[in-house]
Amino acid sequence: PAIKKAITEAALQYTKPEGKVFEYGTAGFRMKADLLNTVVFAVGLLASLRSKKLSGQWIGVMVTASHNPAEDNGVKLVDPMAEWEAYATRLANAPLDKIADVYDELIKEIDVKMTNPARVVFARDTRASGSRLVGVLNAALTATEVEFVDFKYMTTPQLHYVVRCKNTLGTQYEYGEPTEQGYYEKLANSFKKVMRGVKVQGSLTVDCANGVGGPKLRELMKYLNGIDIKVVNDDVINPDALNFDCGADYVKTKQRAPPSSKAAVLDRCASLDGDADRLVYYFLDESNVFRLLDGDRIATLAASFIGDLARNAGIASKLKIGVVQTAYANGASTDYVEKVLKLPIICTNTGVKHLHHAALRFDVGVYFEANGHGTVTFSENALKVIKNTEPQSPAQQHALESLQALTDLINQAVGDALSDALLVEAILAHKGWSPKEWLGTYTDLPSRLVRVEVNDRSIFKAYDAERKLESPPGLQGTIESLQSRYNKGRSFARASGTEDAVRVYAEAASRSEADDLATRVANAVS
Ligand code: NG1
Ligand code: ZN
Repeated sequence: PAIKKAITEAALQYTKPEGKVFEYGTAGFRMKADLLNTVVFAVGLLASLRSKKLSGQWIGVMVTASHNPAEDNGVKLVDPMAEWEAYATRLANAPLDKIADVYDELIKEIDVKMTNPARVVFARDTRASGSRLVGVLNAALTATEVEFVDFKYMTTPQLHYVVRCKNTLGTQYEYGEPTEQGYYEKLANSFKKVMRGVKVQGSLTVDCANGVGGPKLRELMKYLNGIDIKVVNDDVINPDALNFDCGADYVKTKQRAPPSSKAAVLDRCASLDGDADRLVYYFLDESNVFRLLDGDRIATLAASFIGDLARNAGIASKLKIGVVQTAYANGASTDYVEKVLKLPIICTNTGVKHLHHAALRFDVGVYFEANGHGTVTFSENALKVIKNTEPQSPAQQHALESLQALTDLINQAVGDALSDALLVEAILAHKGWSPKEWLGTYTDLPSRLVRVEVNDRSIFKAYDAERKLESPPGLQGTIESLQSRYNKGRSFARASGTEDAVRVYAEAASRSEADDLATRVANAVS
């Protein structure tokens, strides 16, 4: 009752935007920042319930809108489950004078033991609205008597790291020191080990989207040796600069370097997004043509390297290595994984949580969305085999040690642009490759992604990992007959989970065919 009163009192400080229905989507709640107060309050309440339900496990709350424009913001729980997304939606839509009642209902429904402790950690990206929203979160956590730690500015993957560390502390799965410094030390130490005997050629220029990745990368660099990183687009002072004409989403969707780029031919460049969980690489080839190395490329590079190491370590037969993609993966990358790397592939629905989940079915699960969000997971079996195998030769020992170091270098909690960049740099150094050799592994099919505004996107119901539509009736047949007219044609349409639109993807043997197919399918959709 005291808590109920405190919740109501705290909640009534805020105003719920009228007529707005909130929904916890693929990326949590995300919208114009001035609409978010009551939503963040609701997420604070939910985080406290979730922690109690898990007997006081640490729950992470991240305030960010990732690659969205500067005036947006968002809030997401670190690893929520499907039913909890529905609870979040319910709390966020509750009238403020009733929110304590909904909280009470949930306690009964979820069967939460209220005498359990509740522990929450939170952080935010560099958006101007972040400090206000963190204040709201603070109010919700204070009202519900939660023990909490404010990690101030962090990348989304850093917060995931801290949560994992805190929850494994003192267990056999201890993940690391639950501090920002611990994160840097873990990455830097493992990078050093992976790099034993090899050298990074040239420098890497990292476009930080003018977001939180900038200062954090600069901090990480203080711990790193043997790598020359040039940081660009790291202006976190001008609030409008965030994700503007730069960043991973800009580069991937526009298929061009940020206009500010001064890169020379064959220079390695990379871009992060606003909360540093996405990474894409690119370079200018000898003809000054922009070449993108996206998430599919990072996945194939990592899978091929880990496969080689496993063979060299003599443990290939003991590790089931696999790749997880979505329908947006370029068909040429899928072909390359199956025919050249000879590895199994799982295709899942869009959204990292689906990919992550599928990756756990392998001993080594390499998952990336084409847009650059991804990582590698290692099963308990994999960790054991890598740790306990007796090397029969110096070469085997070296491979085993490299694999061991990789399990520390890779942020297994979530896709992490900083960790992924070090992974790519290490692999290129081992292979002695410039971006040109990396690009040369296969040739991307020309592709086109189109956003189509429709009256009601909810009628677009997909199946088969979103590669086909069961509704509206007849549309799937139309798409199939269109794509069959093009050499290597492949196209699909699905409702976006983050925007009010339908996305149409098409690829084909030539640029003009891919564009043509995309246009025709888009017309069929609208
Ligand atoms: P939607 O809007 O559901 O297509 C987009 C991205 C996803 C994922 C989420 C979350 C594409 C085609 N879709 O999802 O990959 O990153 O946002 O941020 O890139
Ligand atoms: Zn992001």
